[in-house]
Amino acid sequence: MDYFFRSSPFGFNLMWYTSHPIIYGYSLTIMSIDYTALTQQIKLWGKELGFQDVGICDVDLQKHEAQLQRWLDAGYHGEMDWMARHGMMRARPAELLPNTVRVISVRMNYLPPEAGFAQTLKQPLKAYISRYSLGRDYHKLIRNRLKQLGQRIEKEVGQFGYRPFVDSAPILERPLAEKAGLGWTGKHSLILNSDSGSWFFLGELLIDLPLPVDTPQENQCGKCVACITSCPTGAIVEEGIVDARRCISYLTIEFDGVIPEELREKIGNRIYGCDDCQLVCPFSRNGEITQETDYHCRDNLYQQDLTTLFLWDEATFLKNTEGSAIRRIGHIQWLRNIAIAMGNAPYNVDILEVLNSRLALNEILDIHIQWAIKKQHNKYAKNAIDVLPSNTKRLVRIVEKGLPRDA
Ligand code: B12
Ligand code: SF4
Ligand code: SF4
Repeated sequence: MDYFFRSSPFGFNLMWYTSHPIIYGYSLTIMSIDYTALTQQIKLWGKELGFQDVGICDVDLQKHEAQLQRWLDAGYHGEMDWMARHGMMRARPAELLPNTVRVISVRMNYLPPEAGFAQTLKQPLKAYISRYSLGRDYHKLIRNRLKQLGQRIEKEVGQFGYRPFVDSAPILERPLAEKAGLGWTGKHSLILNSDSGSWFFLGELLIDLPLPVDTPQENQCGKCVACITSCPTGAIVEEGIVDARRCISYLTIEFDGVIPEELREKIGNRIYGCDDCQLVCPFSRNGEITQETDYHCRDNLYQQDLTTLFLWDEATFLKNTEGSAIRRIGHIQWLRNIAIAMGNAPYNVDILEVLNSRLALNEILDIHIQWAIKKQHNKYAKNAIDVLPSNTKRLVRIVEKGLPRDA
């Protein structure tokens, strides 16, 4: 007979798989669990808690270990040292939470209404902030909901082992979501499905209950390579593999150093994250608008002039980004990113003035400000008015045609 042991504050638990009793050592409570019925309940509770999908998978990610190692060996993680530090533990959920046998994988839509993708990208004097980060920080929200899901299950089955994870924790979320049937791994490496595209966050509840598992979805990318060819910095180096060091999301959010000069122009007006590989995806047309008002765009960050954001002093930056993921990059990195966008903007006297006003604050910032000032002077000398790169113009056309509601 299959069985496994669990420890609990009540003492010793012995639990049999599917529909067998749990015997609690001291309390001697005996209860029988119908795992199939429990799974259906969990999926309903998950939806009540605001998740659009809930899937279940086992913890075997062995086939991903070699790929993860290859990615790390190639140095694609850049300066995200934690990724190398956690090593293969990221592919072994049971090492993170002993006795874990299943992962409940969830997804939550974040696409805000009136996303205004093309509208912002085509105005180089405005700041483009990726749409997942224009509202409240998702980490806390999703972790709390997962915790509530765990508590709901606990109410039904009694004490059991569980732990919620969202994003920052060392776990391979995408392979787990794929296994749990939430979607397939696109060539941009994100999880997407035919109902919603990829505009959703992932989260997981590691559990020690042997629930029945879901079936993965079939990959529907086919011959499409739109995300690979449209990435402004060529960061998608192979199908499904991103070299983070070239990705605008990494450069603007995770990396606090000097951004390589050859990549600065390609960043355009994207001052925090990037959505391009998702915008060109044919499945993004099916993106559902989020039900969470917390993810709606905040006025003080949405389609703002670069000069307005650059003039925020540190106290204003901290106040205006309270509760937002953006706060974590800090004021200097915020200014560095805006300085690059200003270097990419058309010649503008106000831009030159504010750039100069922020010199001598920080050594790394100065390098970017001086670069931006030089670019501004060059544009003045050449009388360059049309500064939008041809690939951005193409992207804007694709979005206006393919995603009219969100354009
Ligand atoms: C580090 C990280 C980044 C890095 C590196 C991105 C990357 N592609 O690896 C940077 C900073 C660049 C980044 C950017 C973004 N990220 Co990010 N990121 C993460 C994080 C923390 C870890 C990802 C990771 O481990 N990468 C390393 C690689 C090796 O692992 P992996 O891609 O998961 O790869 C496995 C499989 O893809 C598979 N595999 C590998 N190669 C191939 C090839 C094929 C053909 C196939 C089928 C499979 C396959 O095996 C791999 C190894 O086991 C996760 C959260 C988490 N804890 O998982 C969020 C996460 C992936 N990010 C997310 C988001 C939203 C983004 C952005 C869209 C944000 C933005 N708008 O700017 C961009 C998208 C850029 C992109 N195209 O990937 C979401 C994705 C949600 C979704 N729908 O999939 C996550 C899951 C966070 C969350 N909880 O919601 N991110
Ligand atoms: S987020 Fe932007 S830079 Fe990163 S892979 Fe996608 S398109 Fe390329
Ligand atoms: S753009 Fe094309 S290749 Fe890339 S994820 Fe979408 S369907 Fe797949």
